[in-house]
Amino acid sequence: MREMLSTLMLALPALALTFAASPVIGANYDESKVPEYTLPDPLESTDGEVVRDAETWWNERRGEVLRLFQEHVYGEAPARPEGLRFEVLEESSEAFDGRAIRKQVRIYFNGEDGGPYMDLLVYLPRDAEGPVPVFLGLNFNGNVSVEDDPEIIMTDQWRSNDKEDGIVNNTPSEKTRGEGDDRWPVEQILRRGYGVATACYEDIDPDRGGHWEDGVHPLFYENGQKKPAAEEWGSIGAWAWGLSRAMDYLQSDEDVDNRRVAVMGHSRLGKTALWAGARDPRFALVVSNCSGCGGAALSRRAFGETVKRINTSFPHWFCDTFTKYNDSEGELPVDQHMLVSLIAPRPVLVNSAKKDRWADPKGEFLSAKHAGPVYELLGETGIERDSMPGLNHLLKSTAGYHIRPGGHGVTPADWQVFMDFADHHWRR
Ligand code: GTR
Repeated sequence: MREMLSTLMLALPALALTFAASPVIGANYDESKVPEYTLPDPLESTDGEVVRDAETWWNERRGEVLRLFQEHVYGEAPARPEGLRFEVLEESSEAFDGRAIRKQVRIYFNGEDGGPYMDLLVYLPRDAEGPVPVFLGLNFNGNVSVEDDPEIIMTDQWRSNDKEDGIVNNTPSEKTRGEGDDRWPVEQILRRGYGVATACYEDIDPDRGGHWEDGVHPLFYENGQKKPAAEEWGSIGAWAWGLSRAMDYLQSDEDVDNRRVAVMGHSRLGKTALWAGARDPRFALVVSNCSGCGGAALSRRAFGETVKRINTSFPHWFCDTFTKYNDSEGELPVDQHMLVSLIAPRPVLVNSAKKDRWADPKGEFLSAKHAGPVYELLGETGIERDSMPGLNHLLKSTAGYHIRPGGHGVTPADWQVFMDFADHHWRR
């Protein structure tokens, strides 16, 4: 259903552009109308100093870039709460007919049973000889949607409706079970020796505008505060923070190789994965899938979805300060290639789909490419070529890129590419 909606939303602005005299806000699909722009240099500090060595990057510039993203795009997020607590709700070594271990872990964000919590579903290959590398990612419709496994615990937390997938009155049903398994080819992943860990993004913060009383935000309000301040975290900030809390658990799990945890996300959750990877160096590899505006795509190209458009459709995703740039992307002190550069020297793969023009595949490619100088400064590889690669041709540089045919979505074939990339960098 969400897939259909996305496709519809992809089509709508294009139609509107064709038929309306004055175009709907923020949706250009014409390459010749991309404004002229100059990207800020990730290796030039705000005070004009050029970063020439790794030491200056680590000690000065990296922190500055991170703060700029906090201040202008995603908002500031709090540290790990002291009371954070994990409870293993269920564990079995009989998943997938005995080929996998399954764990379901409840993460209490402030330690209190009644407080907001997130359920993490973990599958690990049973025949592994030691701790295994894991792909961690948030899911849209809940853990039950990930796999047709009757043991996955049905949640009673609030969910966005998705009638086609059995979520009605903000409550999932048996129809939801396994509905999104094409996005999560767990068996294939296990077969290649990786584990999977996933939680529903709405356990961290329900995806609905105007509701700042739910999710994790209120845990950190000052007395009388009702919503995050302009420079404080929006929903993407909260979801990325939640990924770090999942990582807190994974670090404590001896069956997980916690030095090889990849964070992966699709679409709004691809934006989230990039921000999580930028903020939290424990993520050893990052995969952004069709993440688009506010993710891997360059804001200054204003192609497909624009800053104004995204801030209008989803005012709760970013910090309020981001709206300052609705009509002036060129004034942003950062662009999204700098988000990718914050992940250096860790491997990052930006994956696009040819027909997903709303997400601007070219802008996603350019972001990965222009993060390259930071990767090179730190002794890793960036993208050498200037033009986009052909379809299905994986660029395995440490800041890597791949584009496939088809539209917005994440497919089992995409996962094979993610694992090829991880195998390459982790020398498996
Ligand atoms: C779209 C939105 C995109 C992308 C997508 C999704 O409607 O415009 O930025 O995030 O939703 O997350 O499915």
